[in-house]
Amino acid sequence: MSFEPTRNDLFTFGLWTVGNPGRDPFGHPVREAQDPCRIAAKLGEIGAYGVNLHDEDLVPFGSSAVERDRIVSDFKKAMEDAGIVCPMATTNLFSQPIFKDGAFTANDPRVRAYAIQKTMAAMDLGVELGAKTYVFWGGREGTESDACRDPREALKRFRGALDFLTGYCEDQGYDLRFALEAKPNEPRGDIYLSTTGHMLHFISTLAKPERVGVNPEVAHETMAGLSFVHGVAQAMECGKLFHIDLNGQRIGRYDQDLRFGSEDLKQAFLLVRLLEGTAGGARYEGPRHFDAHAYRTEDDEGVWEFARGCMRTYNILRERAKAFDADPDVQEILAMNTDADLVDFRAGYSKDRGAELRAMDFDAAAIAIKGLRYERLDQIMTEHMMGVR
Ligand code: GCO
Ligand code: MN
Ligand code: MN
Repeated sequence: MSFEPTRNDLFTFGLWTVGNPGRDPFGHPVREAQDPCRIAAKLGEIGAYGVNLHDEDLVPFGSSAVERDRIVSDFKKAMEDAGIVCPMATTNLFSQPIFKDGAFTANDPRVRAYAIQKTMAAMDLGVELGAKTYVFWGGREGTESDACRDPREALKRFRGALDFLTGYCEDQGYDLRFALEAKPNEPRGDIYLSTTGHMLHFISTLAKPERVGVNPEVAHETMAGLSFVHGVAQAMECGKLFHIDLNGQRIGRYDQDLRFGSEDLKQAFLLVRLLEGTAGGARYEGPRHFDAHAYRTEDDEGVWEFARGCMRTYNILRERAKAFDADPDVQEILAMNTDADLVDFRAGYSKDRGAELRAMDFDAAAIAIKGLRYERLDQIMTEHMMGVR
């Protein structure tokens, strides 16, 4: 079986991921900055489908309009030559000093206005490059000292910015969907709207909720000690999984952004199983974006090794998930534990259904005595993951 990636796998990387020079809070870069056009060529070579970017990853902050246009046209040509596309774009609202107190939620109204203006320009750039998804990651939208603002005011400002920007999209006729990315902390002490669940509710309070979904990230949900698979499943179930950031992370650490599948292989397996729908549910059809970067120990060769590893692990897990779900022993255990409702609860309450339920007789002890064989199920899953079944 070949696990070589093809364009159909929809694997994408950010300019900031494979282009990460290995800078960290304690140390200087260990790799040269790469030209975006070279990154596009390399991604095409290794079988990726696309490249994503922040405005500043491509057009350096402070570039003139002429420089911008030249950079954009060179990059478009590079993508075309490489046979890749740019499905997602986003705004850098965290690197410049002006964003030290946040962007859309900052206390200074000039900062808020500047952040929205910068996002409008970055959306124009994304659309020019062909992006269909626009990500919002509010890295600086948070606090160290919550005495500085009422968090309710921060939410109102965030909502105002998003409503303004969906309005801008509509006015421009942009075919662009927004994907909100949650993170509990880092770089701020606490970031507003810290999990995918928080985001899902927030979306329901927006002026144009139909245009807005989520971009959950493995590392971010794991940092919060939560089940990533449950968060993604909730987003899928309500039609809001617009994008996904795949990587590896251990609980209780800073945002590690490790190679996909390099930590918690079991969650990675269950995630791929969910996204690919091998257990029978609907499949996720969007790009599989790796928001990860190579270890600081790596040189250029190590970076591309890392990128190949993300895609190869995903494809192996997809095959493993298919084999697991096709396994008759698995199907038998799932079948013996899965029956239709005794009363049609999903049809809602009716007097008849209420009476039907009230009339039922349950032998709680007899029901509870049955063993469910989940130990066996999990062992079979482990063996599929280890490649011995
Ligand atoms: C992080 C985030 C970012 C965002 C990116 C796109 O923790 O640094 O995951 O990588 O995904 O800024 O919005
Ligand atoms: Mn991250
Ligand atoms: Mn991310």
